Amino acid sequence: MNASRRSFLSTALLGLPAARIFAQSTAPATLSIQQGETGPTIPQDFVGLSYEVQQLTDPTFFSLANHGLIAQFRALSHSGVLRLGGNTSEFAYWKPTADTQPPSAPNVKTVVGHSVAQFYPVTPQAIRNLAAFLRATGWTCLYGMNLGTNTPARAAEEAAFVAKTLGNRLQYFQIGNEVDLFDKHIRDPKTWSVKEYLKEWLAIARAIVAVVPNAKFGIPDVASKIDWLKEVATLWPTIPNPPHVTTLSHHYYFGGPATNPKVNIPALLSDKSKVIHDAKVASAAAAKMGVRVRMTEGNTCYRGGKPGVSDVFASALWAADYALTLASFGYSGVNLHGGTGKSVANSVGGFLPGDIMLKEAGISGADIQKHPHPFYTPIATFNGKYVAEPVSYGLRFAGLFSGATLLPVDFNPGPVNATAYAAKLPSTHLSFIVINKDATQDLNLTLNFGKARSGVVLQEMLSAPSLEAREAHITRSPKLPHLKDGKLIATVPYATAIRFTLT
Ligand code: BDP
Repeated sequence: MNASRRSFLSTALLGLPAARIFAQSTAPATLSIQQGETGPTIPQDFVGLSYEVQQLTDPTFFSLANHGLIAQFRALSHSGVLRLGGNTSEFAYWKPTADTQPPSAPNVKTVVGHSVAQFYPVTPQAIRNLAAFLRATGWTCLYGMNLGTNTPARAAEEAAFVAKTLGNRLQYFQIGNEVDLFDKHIRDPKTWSVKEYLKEWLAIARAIVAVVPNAKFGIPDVASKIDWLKEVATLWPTIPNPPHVTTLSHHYYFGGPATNPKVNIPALLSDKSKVIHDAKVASAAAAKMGVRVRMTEGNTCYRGGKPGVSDVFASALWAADYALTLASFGYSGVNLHGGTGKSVANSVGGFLPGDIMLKEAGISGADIQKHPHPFYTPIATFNGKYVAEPVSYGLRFAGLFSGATLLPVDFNPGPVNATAYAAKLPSTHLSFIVINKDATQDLNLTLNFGKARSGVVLQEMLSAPSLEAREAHITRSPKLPHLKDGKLIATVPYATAIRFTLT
């Protein structure tokens, strides 16, 4: 008996629905638009990346001279959002002159998974180069500042320079990264709370507003305690003359660290429970406050990602589905975290658990270097060249809906693990994205564009040889025949995503 037959039998014994067992014989799936309803419009700058502030310690990284990185940013989006933050932002300091001293941080605990207490100087040159980099890419910036070891005076001086230098490339300031975890390493766990955070945040934000009167902010940038957003929204009306907050923000990692067996491809591609729970809470809190909501830092697996999960094609399908799920809750954008191996290692205690995992599996130095570092990074560096990783293709694919207005769908994939989204594009064309996350089953689909519609359908496909492949491609297929009665019959092969656009 082969393994799949054996698992079919054990599923049957568990009493799971027969549909799963006889998947191949199910009726074709159907996809159509719900009449009379419109969902959110996805902003043009929905797609984003997140980098450690540590990257600024090398002013040539985000600079006009870094052609390879500029090209990768532009390929991902012509109007994306670069978010700077991460654990290293709590140890970054403004260094306007050569003799500026780093802050002191007597109460910082060294905790696995957090930044070691090493300080990262940010110089005027790094900010000038960042401005040129942003102009060359067409991107804007969410600029993360230190809350953990900063002073209002130092923050104000930095913010004034950043605001003046980045100009309209600056969307807002974020002060503090993953403040819901400050009690673990940088604040007294007995007293740390949302109220305490807001008090500290206000001291810095007001100092910034005093020198940058039109400054905008995103808060609270939590790691995972989504209820902080609720509490911030409740407390907000009690703040007299509040600074101009435009965005509520949070992070999301599917799981972690690399050594956690629960971080695996089947789980990554099926379990969206926290994503949906967080999106509901976050979008409700943002609506209450009258601001936008954004997922400003996230990826598949925290502490630098997991080889074989974060750096393979499964992560592309995950990213596409994850980004479009958040879009359907009205999110203003998604920033996937990455950068250089060193910056992320610095942010999580000096090493990446994924490297230890590979060594323990008997994989040697040169073979370890075939993986991107960090493992989840959307843009990796190999021998000095920047390479777009599978996860970035997923985000780019979701970005095909930038500027589009989502339309709720009726979708019944039957036993296939697939999701679907529909949108009216800025060009007014009707478009569907279908993501077949199933490892084995094709999705035989009848797409209903609506009776009165005719035209040809353009197909763009996100694919790779398998979920485990270290590659991803976005290709355009030849146009499909005309619709019959507004309908099109198409197959979305397992482990692929297709966008169908009626032109
Ligand atoms: C977040 C941190 C970031 C880390 C990332 C990770 O903000 O600095 O690089 O997780 O653990 O908690 O990979």
